[in-house]
Amino acid sequence: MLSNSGHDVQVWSASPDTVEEMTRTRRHRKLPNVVIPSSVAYTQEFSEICRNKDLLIMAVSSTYVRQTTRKAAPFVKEGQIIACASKGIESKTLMTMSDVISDELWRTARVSAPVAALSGPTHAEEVAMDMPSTIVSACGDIAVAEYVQDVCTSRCMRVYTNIDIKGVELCGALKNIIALASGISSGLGYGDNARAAIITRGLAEIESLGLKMGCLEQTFSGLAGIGDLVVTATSKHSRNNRCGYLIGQGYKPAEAVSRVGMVVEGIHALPAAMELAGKYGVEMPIVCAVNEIISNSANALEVVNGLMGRDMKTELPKPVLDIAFEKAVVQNAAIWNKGERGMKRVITYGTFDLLHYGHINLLRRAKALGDYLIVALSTDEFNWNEKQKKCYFSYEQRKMLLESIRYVDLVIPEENWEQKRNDIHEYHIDTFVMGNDWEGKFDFLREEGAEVVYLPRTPEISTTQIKSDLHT
Ligand code: C2G
Repeated sequence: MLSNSGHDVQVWSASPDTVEEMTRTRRHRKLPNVVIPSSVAYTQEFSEICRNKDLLIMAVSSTYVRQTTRKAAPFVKEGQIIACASKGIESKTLMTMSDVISDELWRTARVSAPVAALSGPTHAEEVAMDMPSTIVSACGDIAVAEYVQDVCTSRCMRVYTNIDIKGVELCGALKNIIALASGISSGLGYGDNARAAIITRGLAEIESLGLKMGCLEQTFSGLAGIGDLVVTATSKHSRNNRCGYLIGQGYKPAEAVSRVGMVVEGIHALPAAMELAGKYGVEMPIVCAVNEIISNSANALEVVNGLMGRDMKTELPKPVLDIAFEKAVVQNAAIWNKGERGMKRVITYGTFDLLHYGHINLLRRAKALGDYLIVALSTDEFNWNEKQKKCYFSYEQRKMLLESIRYVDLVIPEENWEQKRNDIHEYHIDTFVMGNDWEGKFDFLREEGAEVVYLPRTPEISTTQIKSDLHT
């Protein structure tokens, strides 16, 4: 593609046979319909491939990026621009490929060079045939992303820039795992509905991890996110999809990979994906399901039934602290001469079904103990499984009611009894409040550094009371 748009292109390969064969035949065995232009030169020498080049493109399989960089490093000039088209995450360091390249260049040769990521819906089989394609050039330094965009743009390739290189590379690596899941689903005989569900929920998993890692939300609805995921999870060209299909048909993962005959990046990305999900505390059920099947030889059908039998969930994201809002409140507090103390945060938990003035009394007094009140609202599942409470209003309805109360600043889900200790730290809580029908039950939270306060209940009112009154 680059030589067709007028660039002098030289290709490096580790294999002398490949260099000889490509020079002689001008064909690649995996791209049978393509004749490589005679202007494209092949070499095995790193000195040749790196010297006097305006742009170096790394495009080896993810597991070879570090060693290839190590060998090339002595010949890479300081500041030479590199674009990385390899997709994956290094399992032992959790580094993305651009980080691996920068890390290895520095370790081996004390060279620092700007690295952009090239990632998007670009199956080689179609790009090599000059079929219209699009890709993202991502780099924290937008000038580098734009330089790579300029070099790679042609009448068949539209390049979009992005500064969120971490998000682009995370998508590029993890979408291969979702593509494996899509293939497994088809191999089991499931249809388009299942594939659409896997693509949609798979992207949601990647996005929730990415947001926890500080990536930009719009990256996931971009070409490197949904774009590449759709093409990888549905295309016949996709090795991950094909490998998944064979596994769904009953082949062992190793057999499936050898039948595909090329690197299946999704399998290499699994360990890092599982470790990242654990490190950032993000639920990734589809990634875990693929890991069960691939790494623990679990039965695909049973794993799918497990996925379908999970607790009911909402599509709405879990609310996060609005730091900007908090800063504004603290500044106001300082202006109101409340002294330089930081914002005091209060948390309380409850079902708050059939919201009544007893609840409001509790919330008003809780808010008065600080500047910012968080309510952990019991989910429908938690109420039913742990409190045997069947709520009249659903979680979303109860959440909407609570969010309309001026004492309440943030509503988060209460999903289990154990989360209180973690919530104290995740939301930087100063004071834990409950009605005194819980007197003494949560004193252990003082060990987490929070003040524990039990406030007198409003005696004559309760949800139970309302229900029984309404029945008479
Ligand atoms: N409350 C009150 N006065 C009432 C009724 C309730 O002060 N007349 C208080 C309760 O003490 C509790 C809060 O309002 O602090 C929410 O009450 P529920 O929705 O009944 O909460 P509960 O089911 O007790 O759940 O992990 C803790 C649990 O989630 C608390």
